[in-house]
Amino acid sequence: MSDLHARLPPRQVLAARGKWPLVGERSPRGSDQPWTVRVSGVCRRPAAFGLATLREMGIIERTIDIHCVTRWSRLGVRFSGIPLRHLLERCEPAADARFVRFVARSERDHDTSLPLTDALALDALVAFEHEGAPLSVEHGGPVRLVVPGRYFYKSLKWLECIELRADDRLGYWEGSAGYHNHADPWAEERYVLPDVDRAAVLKHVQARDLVGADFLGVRMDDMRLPGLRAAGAILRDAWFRRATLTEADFAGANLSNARFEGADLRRAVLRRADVEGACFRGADLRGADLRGASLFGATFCAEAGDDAEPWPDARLDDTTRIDAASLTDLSDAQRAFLAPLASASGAAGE
Ligand SMILES: Nc1nc2c(c(=O)[nH]1)N[C@H]1C(S)=C(S)[C@@H](COP(=O)(O)O)O[C@H]1N2
Ligand SMILES: [Mo]
Repeated sequence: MSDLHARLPPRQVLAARGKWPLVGERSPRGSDQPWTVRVSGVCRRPAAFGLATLREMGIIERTIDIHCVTRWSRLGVRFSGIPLRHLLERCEPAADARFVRFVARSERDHDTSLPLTDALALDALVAFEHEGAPLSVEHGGPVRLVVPGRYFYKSLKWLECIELRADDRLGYWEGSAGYHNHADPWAEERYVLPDVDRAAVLKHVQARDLVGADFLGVRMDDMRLPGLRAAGAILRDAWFRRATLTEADFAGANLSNARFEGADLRRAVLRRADVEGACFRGADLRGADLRGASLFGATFCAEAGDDAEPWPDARLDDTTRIDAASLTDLSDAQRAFLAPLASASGAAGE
């Protein structure tokens, strides 16, 4: 166990055994064309490779730890595929190739990028198999990238194009959601420094109305916001530590990675909210409604090895409403903490 915890980067929690959460796009773009992986850009031999040709470059198996930015981790996952290095060597990157961009065969041409030196040093894998079986389509099959040592958003699903570039180009999550471009989980590089319009935030806060807001990383520690209206608001990485949020309405809001340590959330509505990676330690959740909320990576009590954080366990009782079904998304420690409660409210029915 202690060995496992030494392998968990800061503020990550182990996904429940056997659970592999689905994140982002669910399927590739439909196409009749056979799958090829194309390498283009600043290289001497641009080329397109069919899947069989790729496999002939030599399949290897590697055991990799996965760390999602929404705080769940899976340790020791077996993938097989070919080293990205071998594929790139075939194409002879030019001297000015400093970045490598990956593009998916997906509806939004999902993309991400890495410095070329990182892609090589981290030993990124072009993977076909997971735990000995072909990758399922929703997890990126037939071929995805797996980048050890970076948050999992650098591991592109449905890899179709690899572009060698002299300059970088921010990927989909990095450009549109503020995800950190370097993405080192050991340095907790989850988001870039929040770039929020303080005047706009202040206006919303004074009116206690965040409906329609889309703010990354707002800091609302210690604020008094009883009855806050925030249904549907996008508040990823918001900090509400010790804030007063009694009867706040966060129905359907995106609160992924939000920090509610010590917050007063009595009778707050978090129905169908995305609270993946959110921390509720020390929060008062009596009378709060979390039914239908997405809870991957969320924490309510300490995880083993978490001693650095001084917060007590969240306060919940039989007036806290939470679906028994969503508990399966939690780590073992969190599930054990919440289970007695969920069965009680489950019995009370919808
Ligand atoms: N094409 C594509 N690749 C993607 C994403 C996406 O939305 N589209 N999401 C990324 C994110 S944020 C994560 S955490 C992982 C999730 O992979 P999984 O669904 O297999 O767990 O894929 C990454 N690669
Ligand atoms: Mo992610």
